Amino acid sequence: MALLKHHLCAALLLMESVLLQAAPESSCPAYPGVPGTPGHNASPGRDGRDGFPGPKGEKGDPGVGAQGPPGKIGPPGAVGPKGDNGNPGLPGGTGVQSALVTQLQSDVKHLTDRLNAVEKVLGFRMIRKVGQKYYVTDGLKGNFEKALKICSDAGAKIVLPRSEDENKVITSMQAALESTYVYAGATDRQKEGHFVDMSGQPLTFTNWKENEPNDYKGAEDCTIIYKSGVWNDINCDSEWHVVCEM
Ligand code: MFU
Ligand code: CA
Ligand code: CA
Repeated sequence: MALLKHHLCAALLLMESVLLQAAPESSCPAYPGVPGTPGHNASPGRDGRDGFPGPKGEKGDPGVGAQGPPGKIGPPGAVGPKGDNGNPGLPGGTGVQSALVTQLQSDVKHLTDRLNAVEKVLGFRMIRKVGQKYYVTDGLKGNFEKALKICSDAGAKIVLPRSEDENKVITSMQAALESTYVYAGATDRQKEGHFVDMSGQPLTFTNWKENEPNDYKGAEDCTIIYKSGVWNDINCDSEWHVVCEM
């Protein structure tokens, strides 16, 4: 049907052009033609051009790489100080085990003695270490006899500085105690004017104040240390601070 309609249209167009060529000056009245029917849809066009690039995507998660190998060893450190001497060696040959036991027993006794000494020191209110000694006090006062008892009860001795350093430690304790005088373990009770320590040995260090000892009123056989560090002989019944050494 569509094909027939097509051929009819083509024939009418042909006839019209033949008539127009044959009588171009024709006086025939012209009539407007009937509008034609709409044509068919054309076939689809070609594909369009590519679009613009889309927006940038989100950042990805961090990657997980394997740990690298360890670095190179560093340069050697400086040489340290020389160590203490070792304990005496064990005898060679037989009896090594019993010698080892003997050595260990000795070491344990040494450590036990030190621990006991340190625990004894820790019982005091004030402690100063000077060289191998501890100077200790509870801040108590007493006459010389009481001073001796306080220290012996503590397993210690009444203090007697044997050097300028030790003497200075006494003055630092006196400052902390707000003490004027501290008893020292030196007397001339055995022989007037001849001061000795509590073992009867002559003093190897003294720090007498100028014009001391003077045995004032013939009744001064004990020794005290003033807060400035100088020494004075004094009667043994007056009460002063007690410091012990161990
Ligand atoms: C000095 C000291 C005495 C006492 C007296 C008060 O004598 O030597 O030990 O302290 O003063 C004058
Ligand atoms: Ca005296
Ligand atoms: Ca005196």
